[in-house]
Amino acid sequence: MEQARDARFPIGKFRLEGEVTLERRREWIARIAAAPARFRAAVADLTDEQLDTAYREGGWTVRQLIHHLADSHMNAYVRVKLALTEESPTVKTYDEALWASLPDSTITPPAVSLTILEALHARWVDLLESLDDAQWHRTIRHPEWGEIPLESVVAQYAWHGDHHIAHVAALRDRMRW
Ligand code: NI
Repeated sequence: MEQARDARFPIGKFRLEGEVTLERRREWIARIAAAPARFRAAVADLTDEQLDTAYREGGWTVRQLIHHLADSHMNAYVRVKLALTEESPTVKTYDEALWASLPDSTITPPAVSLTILEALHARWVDLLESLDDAQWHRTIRHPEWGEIPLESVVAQYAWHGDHHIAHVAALRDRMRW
């Protein structure tokens, strides 16, 4: 049980504590900027069979992880834009497990979502770098988690990219790929 939990959260669960400084915001943006290239490097040279290997027992395959990251970050990007243009908009959730089971997550080559991530994060980073203090404090309303400031959303997605990159790294380590 303990081991399974560790495999799911190789860099720990997301937590945002303490004061949010300018430096921390810059660090989150830098992590979001770096994530597509880091993910591309993490899956480099994997065969189709390796891509279709679950990162842990009962978990997603490497292929599904890549497509999940694109699905998740496309939703996140839309949430950021909604937060910047509407008053605390209620965001739409989605069933990420079912999304990951659809064919565009189970058969599409990873290169497709790596390209999406590279383009998407380029726009996302441009947008985030432009935010002033008031914009960082704008909020979305999440149906389950309530009202969340943009800075917390951004921190969470900086963590999210690293979280899934760590899944692939741990698998390659364990399998000696
Ligand atoms: Ni995820």
